[in-house]
Amino acid sequence: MKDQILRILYRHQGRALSGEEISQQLGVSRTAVWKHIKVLREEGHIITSKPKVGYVLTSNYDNMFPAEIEAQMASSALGNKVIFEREVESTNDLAKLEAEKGAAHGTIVLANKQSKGRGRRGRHWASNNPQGIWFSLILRPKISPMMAPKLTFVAAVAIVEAVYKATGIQLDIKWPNDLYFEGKKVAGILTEMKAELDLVYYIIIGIGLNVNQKELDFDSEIRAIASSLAVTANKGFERQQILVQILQALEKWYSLFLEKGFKPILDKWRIADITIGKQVLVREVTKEYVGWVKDIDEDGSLLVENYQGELRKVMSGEVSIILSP
Ligand code: BTX
Repeated sequence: MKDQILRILYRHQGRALSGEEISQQLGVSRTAVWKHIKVLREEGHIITSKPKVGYVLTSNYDNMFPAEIEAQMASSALGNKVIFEREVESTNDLAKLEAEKGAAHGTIVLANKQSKGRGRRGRHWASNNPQGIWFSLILRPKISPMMAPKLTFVAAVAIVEAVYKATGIQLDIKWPNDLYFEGKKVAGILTEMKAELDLVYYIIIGIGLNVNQKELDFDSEIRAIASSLAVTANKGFERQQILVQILQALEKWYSLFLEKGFKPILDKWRIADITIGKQVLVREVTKEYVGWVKDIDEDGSLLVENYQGELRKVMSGEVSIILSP
């Protein structure tokens, strides 16, 4: 009920709606409407009320409605069950807990804010705001654990396709897990897994996409390197609509991966890739070296030629682009 009221106010954003109109639309008493509005205010939504005029929603962020997402994904294997929290430490951490408790394949854990959003290797992912899309997808695929890193590629091509469809913005992919626009990071993917040698229990694909942040919303440490869809397009977007597009694209590319293998994913990846041909600094566990990216191998690893002309296969190291050739 609370979410329905929020939805109605959201659709009338900027215009007042009387308690009477809301109560008639929902078939509940005006007192019930008032009680729900009180809770929404406690949750941080800015809803003003003027006597004889009604309620006006003036929050400057849009909302996620799990029931609507589930309804739109009802016939899909992925995204038809949504666990939604207004605030969590990390959706990947909550997704792990839910997976341990038996959450079904395809469940997503979605939050408006993360207080301890994580990137790779323990790095921080700035997401303590409701302006981005922060979610984790739980998968229980019957694949070998060796194949799991390829799911990061599946997610990357799905995000590129979905963002283009929803906004017209063409993102670039930097190997292996980042999405950029004009040299600034707009999204990241964090894939984690619980497995034995030859058995995957579950895989969590965590996706963070900056949507409605303005430049000054980014902390000074990342302002020069981070961007959002809103900064790129100079207008805001409805996050839920983009999320549904991402889930639909994940459904498509994940099915294709299971049916036809990695090749179609890699073909799509190459179109958006900005890593091939670049000079890079590769940081592996025991060594660091500079080289040129020659190609991405059939298994998704990076083929880097060093100064001695030797071709090295980079499976999991850190790669920073140094300059364009
Ligand atoms: P990464 O390790 O490739 O990127 C982390 C780096 O990106 C940081 O060190 C910082 O320089 C920069 N950075 C931090 N926050 C942002 C931001 N909001 N936008 C742009 N650049 C940023 C990338 O890791 C993987 C991120 C996955 C995040 C999702 S959100 C949902 C899920 N839950 C969770 O805790 N993580 C994932």
